[in-house]
Amino acid sequence: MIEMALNIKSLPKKKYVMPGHAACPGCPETIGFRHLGMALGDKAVTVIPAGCSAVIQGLWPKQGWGLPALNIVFAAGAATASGLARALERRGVDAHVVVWAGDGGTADIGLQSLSGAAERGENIIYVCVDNEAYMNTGIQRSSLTPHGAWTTTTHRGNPGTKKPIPQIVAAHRVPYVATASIGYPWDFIAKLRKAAKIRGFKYIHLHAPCPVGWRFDAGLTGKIAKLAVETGAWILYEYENGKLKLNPPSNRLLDPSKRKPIEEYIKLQGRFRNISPESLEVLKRDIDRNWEEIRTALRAQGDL
Ligand SMILES: Cc1ncc(C[n+]2csc(CCOP(=O)(O)OP(=O)(O)O)c2C)c(N)n1
Ligand code: SF4
Repeated sequence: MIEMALNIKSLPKKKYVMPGHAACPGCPETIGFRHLGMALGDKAVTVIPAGCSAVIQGLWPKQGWGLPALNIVFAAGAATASGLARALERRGVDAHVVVWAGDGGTADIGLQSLSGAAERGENIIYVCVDNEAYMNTGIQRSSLTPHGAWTTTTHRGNPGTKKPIPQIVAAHRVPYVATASIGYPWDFIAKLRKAAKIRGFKYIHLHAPCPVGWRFDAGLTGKIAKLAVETGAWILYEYENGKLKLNPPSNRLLDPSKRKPIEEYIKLQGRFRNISPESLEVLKRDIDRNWEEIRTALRAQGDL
């Protein structure tokens, strides 16, 4: 199991998220930041496009991030990281360049530079911190907002469904693509460390429930992140050189009867308070389709 490969003693003692930062209580992005620091330590150099993380990391006088960071325009995360990684390598600096971008900065406005860097095989790690909306500017819908969710631009519930970004990146035939969740720190840390050992373009899609935008109590961030996985709404997996593998606990959830009912996940979130029965069915169908695609891929590679 991926969790077993890590020892708590292997984590740095240094704290990479400082007290006094500008994030809301229960913020998933600061939790993810902590895990990034634990995984890569001082070798990480971050590139952070506009979004909540840029504010948490860099809003003077409340700087809260203990690693080098380059704040960059929305559309240029992966392009900037590409240049930075090449420059550091040319100078002989042993570093891991990590893009840390929101779902809006990744799936919408940053997609072009992400695709370009993936296609060129740039030696960077790209992390999409997916809180399923444009949170920093007031909870607007992104192409990673799930079906039926309220946002300030979808008052009657989002009519679309989540864009399959990990699969889109995997279609670039990059060496490593993985999903992760802030509710499963060992899995995320192990995936970051694995990505750091691979040369070329690596992509990790981090599910990050946001109490402000999803309308839940700030003390429930971890619980909701875990429920997303336990209900099958979020699936933990990795593609290594194109080969798909489900990670625990998702590897035990291929059978739908093993999953908790999706209602357990959505009933804790105000953004789904007014979801109609029809929209709930669409949401469930979308989740079923994700699992069906996983099953098809596993079958095609002879693993099912
Ligand atoms: C080109 C451009 N358009 C719009 C903005 C305004 N803006 C700043 S942060 C942000 C939201 C970012 O959302 P996301 O990438 O999902 O990250 P989050 O804030 O949710 O972490 C927007 C729209 C901008 N900075 N640049
Ligand atoms: S809006 Fe959400 S993601 Fe942004 S700082 Fe607040 S809790 Fe974190």
